[in-house]
Amino acid sequence: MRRHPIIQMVAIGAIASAIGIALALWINWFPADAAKQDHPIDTLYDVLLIVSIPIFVLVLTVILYSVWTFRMRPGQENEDGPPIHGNTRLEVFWTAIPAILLVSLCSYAYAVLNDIEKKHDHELVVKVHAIQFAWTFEYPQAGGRSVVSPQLYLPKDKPVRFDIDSADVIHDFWVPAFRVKIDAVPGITTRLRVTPTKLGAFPVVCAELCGLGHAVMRSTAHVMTPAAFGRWLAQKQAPAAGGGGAGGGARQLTQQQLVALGRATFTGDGGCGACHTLAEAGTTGTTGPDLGRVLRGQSENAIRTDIVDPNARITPGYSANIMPPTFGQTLSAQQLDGLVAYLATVSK
Ligand code: HEC
Ligand SMILES: [Cu+2]
Repeated sequence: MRRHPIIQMVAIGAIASAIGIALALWINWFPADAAKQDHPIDTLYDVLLIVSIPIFVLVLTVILYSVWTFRMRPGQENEDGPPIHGNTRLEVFWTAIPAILLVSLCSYAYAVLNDIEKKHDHELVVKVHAIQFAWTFEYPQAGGRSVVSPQLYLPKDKPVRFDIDSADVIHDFWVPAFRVKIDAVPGITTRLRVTPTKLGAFPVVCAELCGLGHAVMRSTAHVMTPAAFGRWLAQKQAPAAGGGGAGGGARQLTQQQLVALGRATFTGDGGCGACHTLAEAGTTGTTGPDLGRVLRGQSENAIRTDIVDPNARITPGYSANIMPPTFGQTLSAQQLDGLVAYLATVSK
């Protein structure tokens, strides 16, 4: 049994490593593959797994084998092993191998980082503003104006540079389908580069515990065709719905259309349902009050103030600074009118 311990250990280790690597590569670790950055990152991850598993198995095999084979037997209570001291060959070996491994893997990881963060000409710049507990995406336009949105819209195959900042605490901007993420730090602007390659809607999350509403600090990244993105931008640039809404601007909506727009904003763009229960809208959030209950009998004006200036009046039993104070800027005037009209109908 103890004739060829090294051969036995190598055999056990090789089999266990093969099983471990097969299992690790079979598991689907990643969400949708939606950006140019994804492939090099996923490959790096696979390579790290393939290298780490045999090392993990080697250490465990040696430990388990030694614990079992060299266990104390009756009568050996006071025995000690042979007094071995120093083995230069072994020490050079176990210093050199890990050093070579680490330097190679670090160089590879550095090359991948360099590649995915490469600057491109004609990048689309999107400013990402984090605040407890909402994301605001700002698209700078000619003439110092900009378009803002609570949801992220991106054209497919166009390199994007995100400039990220925070108004309060540390947040972390992450679109798992794009793999990369970075902290949003008050006082500085951090940068992230992504080239979306797949049409669709992908979750945007906050990856840094930032307070009570952290879990609902979510949005959606919509990757669209460049033409659809151009239309979206043009529509956002059009003057907001004021009185008449001339020409290509927003039309005057009927009361019924306004209520429908409000309901859609509540469950969609505004993300209100993540925090608020409202039976009529079918939402079940519990971070904020059940609006079907607390809004009963309130005037449209009071509801509007609640939405654009949430800290002006705090619902009893709830805390200030949880509902984002940004809806006055990120939602269009028409969406706000819609929300007020909609909430006024359900509060009757
Ligand atoms: C991050 C969680 C969160 C989100 C998102 C959120 N709210 Fe709130 N909301 C709260 C909390 C918490 C309160 C209670 C504290 C306060 O009054 O500010 C509240 C209060 C309110 C109130 C006042 C209720 C009362 O007592 O009269 C209204 C109205 C309201 N929210 C509407 C909305 C609408 C509309 C949206 C979407 C545009 C929205 N909320 C999005 C958390 C949220
Ligand atoms: Cu956050």
